[in-house]
Amino acid sequence: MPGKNKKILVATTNPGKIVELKALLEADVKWLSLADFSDIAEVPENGLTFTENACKKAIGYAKATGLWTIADDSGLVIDTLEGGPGIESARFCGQICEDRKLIDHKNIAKVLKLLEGIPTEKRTARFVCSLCLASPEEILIETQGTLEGLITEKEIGEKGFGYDPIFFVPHLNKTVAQLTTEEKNAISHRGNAIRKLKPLLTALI
Ligand code: ITT
Repeated sequence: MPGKNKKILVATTNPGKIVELKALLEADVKWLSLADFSDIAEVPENGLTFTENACKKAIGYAKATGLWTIADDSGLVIDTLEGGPGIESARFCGQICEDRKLIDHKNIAKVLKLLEGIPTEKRTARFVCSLCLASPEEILIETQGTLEGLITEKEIGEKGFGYDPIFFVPHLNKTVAQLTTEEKNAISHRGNAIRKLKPLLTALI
């Protein structure tokens, strides 16, 4: 059984996710990221659901490092695109490169093009986040969180990452890219998934 000061690996390459996860988890552990392991093989995200992918990543990196590992798989689910881009959210534009801002912009452009002419009431969508904590032997915790909203017709706001500038939250009358980190964490899919995971993690460590 782990004691205090346990090391936990946050298995993501997305800096936006790392900031949000560390800010919200606040557990008495030492956090490591994939940047702390130079030659670790990438675990493929070839599952069919967010949960399957989060669990594959968590158990894969836990086995590779010997550490308890938290992985996130998340994305944007748009009703009029029959759930797309879904698990393809990170590479919806068909490209992948180091420049995340550029890819985010291309992904957003593709969504806006596909939704051209679709009226506001049919632009319903949700962000979904699945989290998984695994040891090298087994899956320990799985949680999921969502955030409901509408896809805008253009980019609004500069904060956050990914699809935040086109995701409008009606009760706040703002896109997620107009929210501070604290405001986003309070309502977001990742925030909601982390809030479910936190007491379960605390009970384990
Ligand atoms: P890792 O696999 O290394 O964690 P990734 O960015 O490739 O990083 P995913 O496969 O989970 O992660 O893809 C999630 C994509 O969904 C992400 O790149 C964004 O485009 C989008 N996304 C997820 N959470 C988001 C958020 O909070 N705000 C905006 N877009 C988000």
